[in-house]
Amino acid sequence: MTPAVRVWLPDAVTTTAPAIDQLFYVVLWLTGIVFVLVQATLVAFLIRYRRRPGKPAYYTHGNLLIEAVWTAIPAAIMVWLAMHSQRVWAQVRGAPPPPDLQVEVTGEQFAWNVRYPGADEQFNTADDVLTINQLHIPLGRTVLFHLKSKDVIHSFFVPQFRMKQDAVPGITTRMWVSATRPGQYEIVCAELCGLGHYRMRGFLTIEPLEAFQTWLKTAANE
Ligand SMILES: [Cu+2]
Repeated sequence: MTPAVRVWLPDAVTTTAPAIDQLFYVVLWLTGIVFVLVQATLVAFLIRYRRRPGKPAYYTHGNLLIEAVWTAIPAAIMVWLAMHSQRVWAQVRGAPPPPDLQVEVTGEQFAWNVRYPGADEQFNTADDVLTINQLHIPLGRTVLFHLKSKDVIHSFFVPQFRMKQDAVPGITTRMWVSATRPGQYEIVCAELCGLGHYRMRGFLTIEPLEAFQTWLKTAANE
């Protein structure tokens, strides 16, 4: 079980989540190192150039070489980051691989409606399986979500997926995951959608394929 208060990142449970975390850590280290260097320089300059009796203030024009260097290095880092994050974006949100399962998730004030296509693999047919706030997916399979909204803008957020996607009325948004770790997680609505926004909460279960199929059969009979 996860502790009540986590101080660091939640578990990463999909094939693409580690790439997002890696990007996060790269940015954190880069900005962290620069932050420490800048603050240390500031303190050093405060001490070195403090007011001293008999030392008059003087004007400096700066140094073109140093300025060129401290502009060029961040520019190069930015370009590299943009290219690297573009690669991760293409992997996470580009064309999805052929799905093993498709699920329709529809936001509504204030619940997540989940629709499985059933044995015929077609939505909106008699054998569809409907649940409310209960989303189960099989471990290690590619799952393609069709995200929709009945009323206002909601946002489908599973921190462990490292994915947060708006569900917009009139638009079907597709996103895919392949889960790497079984467990139970929460689905949060991350877009203020009305008075009941705080209780718009779903439950995600990632389980082995057989357990998933058993659950789906039970859900179909309810
Ligand atoms: Cu909502």
